[in-house]
Amino acid sequence: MALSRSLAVAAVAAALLATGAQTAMAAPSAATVSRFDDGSFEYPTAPANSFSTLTAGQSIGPWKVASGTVDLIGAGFWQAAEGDQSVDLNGGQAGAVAQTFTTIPGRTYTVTYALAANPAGGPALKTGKVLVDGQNFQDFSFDSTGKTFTALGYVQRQVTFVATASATTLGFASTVPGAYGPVIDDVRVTAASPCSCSK
Ligand SMILES: [Ca+2]
Repeated sequence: MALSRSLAVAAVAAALLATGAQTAMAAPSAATVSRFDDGSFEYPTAPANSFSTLTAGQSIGPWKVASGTVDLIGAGFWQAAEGDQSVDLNGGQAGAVAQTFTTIPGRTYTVTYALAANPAGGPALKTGKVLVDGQNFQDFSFDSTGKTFTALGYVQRQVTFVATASATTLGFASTVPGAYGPVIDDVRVTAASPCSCSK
């Protein structure tokens, strides 16, 4: 039993190596699109008790800064909704982040995310929107009045979309000026089962 199991493991490892070799040889950029990943903004690691300001075109792991500037908040700077890090959608100005991932056309996807706002400066009401392939799917707002770095008061929001292509771009954009924006973290994407038919 132990022997056959280790043989099976070796076979899987060999298969993975072969797959890796094939992937390395295949060049098309479209092949880099994969499943939705790191909705918690944990990679790369931002400076602890501080943050990194990123500008349009730069990456946060699988995310791209789509416009303006955003702050990747490091561990300990303020409360994260999940893990250690989160994103302030305003760096020095309104910014946006987006991630493109594989989808099945016609399939329904549910996006959940944690929303708060940077309470260090005004305006108190931080606003933004969720974008699917560049289209506005949901406006959101969060009042940072009374909130602190140790108690940001995250709330969970949800939005649903039906994929129209084999890849979909999910984005979060600030619509408030200044350096203190909406904060997002713990973004999750789940696909509905192929048939959600009701009886
Ligand atoms: Ca996080």
